[in-house]
Amino acid sequence: MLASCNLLFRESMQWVTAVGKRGTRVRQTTRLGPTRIGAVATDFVRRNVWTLEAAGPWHPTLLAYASAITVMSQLPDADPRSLAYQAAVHGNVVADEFLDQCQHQGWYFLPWHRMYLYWFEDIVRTIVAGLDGVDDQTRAEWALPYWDYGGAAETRAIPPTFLAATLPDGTPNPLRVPRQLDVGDRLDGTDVDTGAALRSDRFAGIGGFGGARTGHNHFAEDPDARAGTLEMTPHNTVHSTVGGLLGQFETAGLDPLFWLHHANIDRLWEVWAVTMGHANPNEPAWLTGQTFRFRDGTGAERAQQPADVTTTLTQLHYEYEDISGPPATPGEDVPRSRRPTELIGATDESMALTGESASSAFDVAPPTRRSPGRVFLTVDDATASEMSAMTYRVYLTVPDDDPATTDEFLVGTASFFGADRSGAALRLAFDVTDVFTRLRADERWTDRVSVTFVPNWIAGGQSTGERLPQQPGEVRVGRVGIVVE
Ligand SMILES: [Cu+2]
Repeated sequence: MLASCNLLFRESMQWVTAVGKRGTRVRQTTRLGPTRIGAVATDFVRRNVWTLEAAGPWHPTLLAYASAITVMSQLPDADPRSLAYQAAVHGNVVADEFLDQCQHQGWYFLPWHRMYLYWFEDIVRTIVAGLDGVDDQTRAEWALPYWDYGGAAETRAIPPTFLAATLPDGTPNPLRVPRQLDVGDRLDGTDVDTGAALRSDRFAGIGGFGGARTGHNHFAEDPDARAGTLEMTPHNTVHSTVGGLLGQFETAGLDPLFWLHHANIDRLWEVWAVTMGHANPNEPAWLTGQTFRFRDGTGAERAQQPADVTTTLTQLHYEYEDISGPPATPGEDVPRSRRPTELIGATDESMALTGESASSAFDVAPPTRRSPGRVFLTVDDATASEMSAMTYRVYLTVPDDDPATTDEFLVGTASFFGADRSGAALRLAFDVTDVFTRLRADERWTDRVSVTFVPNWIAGGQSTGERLPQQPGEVRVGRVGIVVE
């Protein structure tokens, strides 16, 4: 099977002259052997796609990416370098040690996706190096761009290169695939709000940046499975609202934009850890407890553990164009609280979300602890009969508040990405300590609270106005509750 793509790779790939990111020739390096990590021993810079777009249509990096995607789309599905195979690594009907392995709703979400991207990038770079008509610099320096949707409102649109109907030569553009978000549309601002994630001061556990402590957890096998704050927003929310192929586990990797979305998630992890000085887990269970397997650009097997990808990015020979973020906050080596959480109230019936506003009120007991720590709104065991390409603003207040949907009571945005998988049980947690504290200070926190879900609009450009997503799906939320620690 691999022989079929040998034609793509030039013999001259035995040696690659690497050009450093500052434009100086740094060294000649041998092509990666089976045990080397990375194609060449220099730093690759993952650029903001908007920097590339600003340089004019079809930046060489994006044109090379499109050509590589065409090559990958034409390889047989069983070839590890095919786009179909790479997408099946994330989600597939048949699981083996390479396929259907994506880690969600737990603390392996970030390291697993870092590895997944890394080996995908290695495959693309290897293919780009063998393409005709690619300039030497692009060949030597190709790195996956990232889609930073956190800048001005325009950055929340699909980058133009991924919307263009054709390539410069007039052939169909492989970067344009079916999506709910189309020309003139933008993600809602709350879909890309990184505030809650970057405010998380610990990695693991409820309300943590990186997700709950779990074992190997594809989605919900682990009883403690729960998404971390970065996985919730902007990761899940962008998957849902972009919709189309990106809206489901099994097809997400087929959208070439998937890889740029995940590069941005990976970058935000670097912002949180390096720029803001937060600590990744130091627990052996996380560092070395699980080994994940991938295929590299030669089709060879690779195995990595979180410890291999989390010391610094330098060891992986890539860096991001920009990892500036909010001012640094002191890192915390141990979770702030290891106290078991206490559920003080919850809905006793499931709740349906079908594209309209929905509300539910339920009783809460006073916390038994004299000084409750943080307070969370939990959304548990959500399932869906079909893909839900809609996100909801979530509000927490007391039942007599009218309207209950002012920004004062907004606690976050919920996406139900993955809830349509069989056996799904999507679990989210929103830190509502601020709202809780405010209501208590006003002596309005009583024995009953109200939670309201309001559909998010797709923000349109001048031409299209605003509209609701077309595919709300039928989501059933098993339980909504209030948890204190
Ligand atoms: Cu994803």
